[in-house]
Amino acid sequence: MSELELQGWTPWPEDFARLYRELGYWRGQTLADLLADRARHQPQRLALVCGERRWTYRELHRQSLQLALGLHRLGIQRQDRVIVQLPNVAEFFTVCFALFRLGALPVFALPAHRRAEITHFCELAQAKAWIVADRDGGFDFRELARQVVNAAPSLQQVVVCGDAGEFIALDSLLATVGESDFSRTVLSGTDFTGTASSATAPQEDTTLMELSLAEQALPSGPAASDVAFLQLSGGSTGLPKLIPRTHDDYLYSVRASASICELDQHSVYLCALPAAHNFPLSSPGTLGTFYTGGTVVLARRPTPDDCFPLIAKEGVTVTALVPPLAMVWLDAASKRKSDLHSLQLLQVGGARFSAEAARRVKPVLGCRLQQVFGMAEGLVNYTRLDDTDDIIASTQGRPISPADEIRVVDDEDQTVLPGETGHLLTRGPYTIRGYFRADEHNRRAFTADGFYRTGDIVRQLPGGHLIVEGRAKDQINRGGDKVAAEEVENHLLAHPAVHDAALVAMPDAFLGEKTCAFVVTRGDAPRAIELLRFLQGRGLAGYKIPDRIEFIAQLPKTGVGKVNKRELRERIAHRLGATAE
Ligand code: AMP
Ligand code: DBH
Repeated sequence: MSELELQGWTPWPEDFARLYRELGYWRGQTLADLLADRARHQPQRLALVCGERRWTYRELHRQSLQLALGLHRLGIQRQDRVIVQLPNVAEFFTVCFALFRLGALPVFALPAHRRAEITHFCELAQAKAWIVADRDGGFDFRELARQVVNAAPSLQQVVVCGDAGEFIALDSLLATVGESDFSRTVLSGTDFTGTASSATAPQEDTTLMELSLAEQALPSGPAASDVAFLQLSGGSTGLPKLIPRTHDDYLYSVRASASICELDQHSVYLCALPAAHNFPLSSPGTLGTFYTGGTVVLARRPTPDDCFPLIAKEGVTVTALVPPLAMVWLDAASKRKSDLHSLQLLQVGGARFSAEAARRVKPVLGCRLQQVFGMAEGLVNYTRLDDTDDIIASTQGRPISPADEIRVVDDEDQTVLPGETGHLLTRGPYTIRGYFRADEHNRRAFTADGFYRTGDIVRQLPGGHLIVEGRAKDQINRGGDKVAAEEVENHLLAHPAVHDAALVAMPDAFLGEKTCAFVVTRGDAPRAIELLRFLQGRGLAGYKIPDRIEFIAQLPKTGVGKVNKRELRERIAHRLGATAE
């Protein structure tokens, strides 16, 4: 095995890989090629809008190459892991494409992640660098960085987008090529050149020469069969897992998704959800938009206040939301006059969207709805644009690919009768065969023949559409944010006065589910607020902090002695129902 080969991931078996190539799913293209192709074929088209800043495809490509060079000079090499934790800013994309070009692997952290998550990702991925914003949403990430560098020995560099303080400024890495050949002004300008006619010929020559010099100065890139990045799993175990996705497999899902959603170069995609999340990244999301040569518009917040004006101003045609946000948008649009006429398609996914809400989308927002049921591990289902209104409102879609294998099984892994409810297992050309460096967990999360156990309970209609009926995994889906119960329980158990703890879902009108922690204490019982502060102090992301704490004398057990979470869920649902009445 060569030194540059990544250890700790499970490739597809050779016969499957051969088949996926023969069928044309895996085409030997990398995610860096995607942008380079667009820059070649439609250099002057608008690729990206972030506030007042705009990038053509060529400009985006040029800055990504400059950054690749800067990161290379900083010592980032092929297969190195780099935590990328950025809000919805243009730099997210220049950073990702730069890393893709180098063959270094972004590890996609979310802006909500804090010390506990980041140090865990650093350790698990042995990350060499962390690229982070200075501040976001009132939080200072440089403060966090000061804590993390001490706790993560692998971390050699912290690169900050914005005011870097004692760390490395991202802007300083926009490397110049050929030293004195080009002036710094030309190289660092981010001005939008607009249409072909407004770009003067000498500038064009300079840019082309610069691109080729940058290419020459860079080492060779990755193979398409290499792992391109590590995506996050919502998880159901004590520690979050990382998902290795290859250029080949991811690009297939992006291409096929763009085709299903009928994206083209006139599409304008509003990225309202966190850009690093798998849904807005690939289903078809920002990458699907870049692939078809459309325009990506970044929203800093997913609220109607931020997004509605952007939709009107930029002529947004498609966007993706989680169900609670879709509800907020529906309410806002029905209450105030908003110009949303350009919007053609609203995708909703990440958690179950109710059929009633689904039926309001067309009359209220004036666009079509697409339900999306996906997972960062792979499989993505879409309702199709030409499905009946009934199918679109009442199902979570059908798989992208004819090669997606779907099995619905009972508790003994036996296939249930068609149309019956069971556990969803899946295998296919863009579904992973194992988590990154998680051998023991992989034995449980995958069948011996490589099917991923999604943990979702589904029913399949004769036309292939899936209806998500429930969940078998020990996870709470907080309006699209996934919380692994065991992870939070372990943090609670670290408190000296906590004897036992169980985290369960409780119903919530807005988020669908919220988290309730049942806690058994010993000695001097702490107050709920103290426990919440304790969890915050352990550096846990905000969405994982329990929404409610219930003290209990002991946790109810099942016949085999496991914690009876069903009873706890019923207990809290009953209590909430009683107070709501
Ligand atoms: P993750 O594995 O963290 O990427 O989260 C994926 C999980 O989110 C799926 O396995 C489902 O449990 C849930 N999910 C995603 N989309 C939907 C949807 N449209 N309806 C219901 N659950 C969903
Ligand atoms: O919830 C998800 O992880 C998800 C939802 C919709 C996803 O990964 C996707 C589409 O690609």
